[in-house]
Amino acid sequence: MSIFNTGINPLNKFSKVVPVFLTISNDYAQYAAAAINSLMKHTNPERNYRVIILYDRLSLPNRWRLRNMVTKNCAIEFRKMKFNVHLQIIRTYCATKTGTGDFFSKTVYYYRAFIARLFPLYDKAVYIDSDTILLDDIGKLFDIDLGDKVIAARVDPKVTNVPEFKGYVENALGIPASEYVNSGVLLMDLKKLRKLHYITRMTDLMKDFDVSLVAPDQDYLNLILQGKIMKLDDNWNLEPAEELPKGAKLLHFNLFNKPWHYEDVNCEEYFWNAAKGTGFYGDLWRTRQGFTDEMRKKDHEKVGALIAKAGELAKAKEPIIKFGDKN
Ligand SMILES: [Mn+2]
Repeated sequence: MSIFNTGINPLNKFSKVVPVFLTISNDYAQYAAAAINSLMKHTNPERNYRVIILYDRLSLPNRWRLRNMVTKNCAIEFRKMKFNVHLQIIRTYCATKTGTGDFFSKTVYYYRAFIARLFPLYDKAVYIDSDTILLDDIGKLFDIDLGDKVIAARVDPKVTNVPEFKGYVENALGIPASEYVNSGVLLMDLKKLRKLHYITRMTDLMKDFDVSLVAPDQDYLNLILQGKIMKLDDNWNLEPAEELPKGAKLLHFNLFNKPWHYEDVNCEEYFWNAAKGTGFYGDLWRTRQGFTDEMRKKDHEKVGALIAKAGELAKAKEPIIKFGDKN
């Protein structure tokens, strides 16, 4: 029974909300908008969703444009990442352990690790990277039963396919490539993450081991949650390909070949269609037009450097991070 007599119990309604988190700053706003639009287009009209944007340096006009995307069954909420002791450790790590040209030099990548701690209101949630496009209802991902696992994620195809990454994960991290997951799409049991003191564990590892990892936040996620991860159906985190498998649910334009940088990228039509309904369409085209040969060259160099770094670390005789108590 509703206290407002609207026929709908607001509390009951709230309990059914599907919370979806994104972590962004200004440079991600454009394509995060496409991700959010694609999510909204595929929602179940019978359900309610809440997109929660954890941000850092997101301008008022950008927030305003994103907020304008709100629909009848999908709310948009913003939360500014506040400075705290863990963030200080992450900033120091990024400043000293990742080169400025590194893919993972930005602290915003690490914000997903704070979700459980910052949002005690939720027991379960979905996280998606801003370089994703939904092709199906994200509520179906949310509904997956995690059983006794802490998160669900897809085994990382870049690790299984690129020998340098595979060697790195197996030798330097000590994780079988078939167990190592991509952190771009996560179903999370926030209660369990809180119980594990996830963020404290991550920053403890950052402090205690003086090592520069290849994909730090993702590597730590895999290290800390090893054995507690449910393998997600590939369809929930697909690499763009000429032909998508039947039942494709989510595209992830991971690492390189972003459609807002390059032409003729596989599956780019899904991206541009999703970008269309947003206030960022023009900006995205300008971004692509403004992506010069010089920038392309730099992009390729970055990829090469990342693979070379993985190859170097793959020579490790034993894991470079060892921690006894894994619970
Ligand atoms: Mn990504």
